[in-house]
Amino acid sequence: MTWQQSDCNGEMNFVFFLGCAFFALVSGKPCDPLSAEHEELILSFNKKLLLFLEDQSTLPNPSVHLALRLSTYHNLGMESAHLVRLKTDLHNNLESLLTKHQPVTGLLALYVLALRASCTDLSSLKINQEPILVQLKRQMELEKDHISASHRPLTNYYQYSLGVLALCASGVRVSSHVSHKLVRAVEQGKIKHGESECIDTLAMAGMALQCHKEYAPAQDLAQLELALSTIKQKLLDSQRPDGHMGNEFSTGLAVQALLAMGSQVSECSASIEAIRTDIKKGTYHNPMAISQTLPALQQKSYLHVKTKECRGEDDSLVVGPKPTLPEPSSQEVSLQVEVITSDGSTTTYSLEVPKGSSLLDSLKLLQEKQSGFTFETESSLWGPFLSVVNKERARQADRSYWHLSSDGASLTQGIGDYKIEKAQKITIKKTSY
Ligand code: B12
Repeated sequence: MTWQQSDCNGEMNFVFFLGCAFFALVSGKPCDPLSAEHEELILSFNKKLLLFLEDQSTLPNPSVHLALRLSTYHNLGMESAHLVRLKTDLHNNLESLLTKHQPVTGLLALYVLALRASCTDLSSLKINQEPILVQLKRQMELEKDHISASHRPLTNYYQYSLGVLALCASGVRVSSHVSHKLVRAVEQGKIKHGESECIDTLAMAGMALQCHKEYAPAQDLAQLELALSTIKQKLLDSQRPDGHMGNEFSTGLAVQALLAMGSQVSECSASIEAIRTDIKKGTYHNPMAISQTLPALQQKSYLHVKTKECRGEDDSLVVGPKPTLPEPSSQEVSLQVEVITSDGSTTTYSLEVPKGSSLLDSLKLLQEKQSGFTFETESSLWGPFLSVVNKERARQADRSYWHLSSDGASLTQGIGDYKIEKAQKITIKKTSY
């Protein structure tokens, strides 16, 4: 279908119109420029994700794999090569994290979902000599016991939900004790990102509980239904006038969840439109953001993994051209970096950075200036996570992190993605949650 691969970005140019008319003629379906443009956006997202598969410098990303497998368009060769990397590199990484008793619930769950989406036989797959689903069940028990003892999971409710979802999508019934803890968290309003309600986590919990509903014993159903309708209402209430639910990076998950919970596509149309506008603006370049949004754009959710069959798949997808990196700007902007430690003491640093630099590069510049400012990062699926500032570490175990804001507004991106386009004050504040 050549008309889908044209370069048209919503403008009804003549070539596109001819293509559309031709399609209408051969397919017998009406020519719908809106849906043709929608397919273009989906393809552009798919191609971006394929480009990330080519990058061998980082660990293979199970979320990217999952999104590609749920897509209508495929490059089966590249997907199988990536699956091999998941089963070796990511697998080894998980084994080593488990040996060190590090909490891995979310990563393990995403790995299971990615494997399941590739129709891998999970019963034969072992991780540290144990079947992978048994390992995931054990992680969920640890998480559940941690909630009983400390009123919160070892990791967070987003990963807890991913765990429930991955087990359920693999045909494993999670214990009522495990699902009950998630239901309670929803009811008690414990689903937070820092201080505010976390739409991403509510969405993931919605998909997990919706999946679990099929297995739930009759006596749990009423409470489960109540939690699901609470989630649905909170997602709908989170919709901003511009259509986003939460922010740009949670809207895709929120749409996925609403569709999984039985909403009609028409109920999500404002949010899908907001996503389309974001894509055209170039908001999504982080592979995680793209991977969480692509299924929603195709009116699918992570729940589709459960029924995924890998037969008769399309194999037409090709890698797009590599994006050209913008030239470094010769123009400089003034940046202030304010660090507020846990005891409230504040230090402010000033520097000039090239306009358009990432916050990460700006912090490196500041560190190189021997200003006294130092920092360290940890790698994560979303990129570099700021973990140590001026030798003070913020960690999950202490329930603290370095919160980022610009001129008082909380950043919606991390240090790797946020760009300094104008003079501003970045505040890095040690925060408990
Ligand atoms: C839980 C969570 C947190 C927790 C993480 C600790 C915990 N309790 O486990 C806390 C509250 C600390 C947190 C902080 C931040 N978060 Co947060 N977080 C999430 C959430 C809900 C789940 C992440 C997760 O567990 N994933 C599952 C596991 C398997 O993946 P993982 O990559 O290994 O997980 C780790 C990283 O994701 C890391 N992490 C969490 N948030 C962020 C943000 C960035 C930019 C990076 C690089 C890493 C990172 O912590 C996870 C646990 O160790 C996601 C939602 C989502 N849609 O993904 C948002 C999300 C990733 N966070 C986001 C943001 C913006 C932030 C902050 C930058 C907010 C701020 N203004 O300070 C900070 C990070 C600052 C820093 N120091 O670098 C955005 C990222 C969007 C983007 N385009 O980059 C998301 C998508 C939420 C949203 N819709 O806005 N976050």
